[in-house]
Amino acid sequence: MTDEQREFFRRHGYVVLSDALGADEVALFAELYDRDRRDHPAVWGQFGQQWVNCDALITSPRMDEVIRHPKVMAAAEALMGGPLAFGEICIRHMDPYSGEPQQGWHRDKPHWLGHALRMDYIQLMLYLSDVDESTHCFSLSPEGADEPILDKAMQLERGGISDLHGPAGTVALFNVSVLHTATVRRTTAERRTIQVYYGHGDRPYLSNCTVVPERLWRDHEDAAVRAFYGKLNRKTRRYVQARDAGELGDQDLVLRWCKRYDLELKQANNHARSESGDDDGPAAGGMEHGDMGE
Ligand SMILES: O=C(O)CCC(=O)C(=O)O
Repeated sequence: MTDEQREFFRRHGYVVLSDALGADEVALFAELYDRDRRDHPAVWGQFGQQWVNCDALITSPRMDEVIRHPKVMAAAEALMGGPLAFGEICIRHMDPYSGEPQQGWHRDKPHWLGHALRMDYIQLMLYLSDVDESTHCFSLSPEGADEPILDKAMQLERGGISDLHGPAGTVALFNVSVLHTATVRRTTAERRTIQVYYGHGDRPYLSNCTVVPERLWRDHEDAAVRAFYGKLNRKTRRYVQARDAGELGDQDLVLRWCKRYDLELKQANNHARSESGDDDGPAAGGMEHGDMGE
């Protein structure tokens, strides 16, 4: 991470890491993504105009290589200012679209004012398709770390909108507290992305979206990897309970369990977040990411 990149992030709340990935890595990650969609369609759920799979560490174990990509991790760690904790992976697909353009501006989490960049969680946005004015894209309203925090309308007026366009392999990092949206356009192109959220090693976990398998948080030979993945969210703890209870015999059962959790338990939990004695609390008063606004 160069001084210029760090300064850009401080002034805008995001940065594009040019050439972070080699062509071979982009090809590998695209292949993992395509195989995941082909082999595990049942795990992908619809979320507005997107299809998402947040259990990609189970369906495609090599997604760990995206999450812990050395250049991405180094940049995210430099911006966060200390050791990272894995938060969530969400691989997303957007189909060609002929309806009305859409945006849903939101902040995933409140700013953390105790941090130099007032950042509690940082997100990696990795494009695996070419993205330009004629396709869906990620958009953000730039916000400097020393500017007043404004409501949605005022922020859009002050900061305007930056649309992230770039070829497959484009990597951006942004503060999830900065106002952002998927921009849904009329397009004949699909958009493929891998999105990864990182938190601070000593702060609450982000969300209950991704199960972290035991091979990473318990059995990995590297203590630093175990620590990185070791902030177990409620979904992972439930998964471990189900495993201990003998409910997760084979991969098929595992996938069905994940799907059922997302469809039933998470919805229920969202309405009654505090389960007594069970939770050290997700960040921001128990909200899932992405529910801070519209
Ligand atoms: O998929 C996108 O472009 C936007 C993602 C988003 O809004 C989010 O991660 O909260």
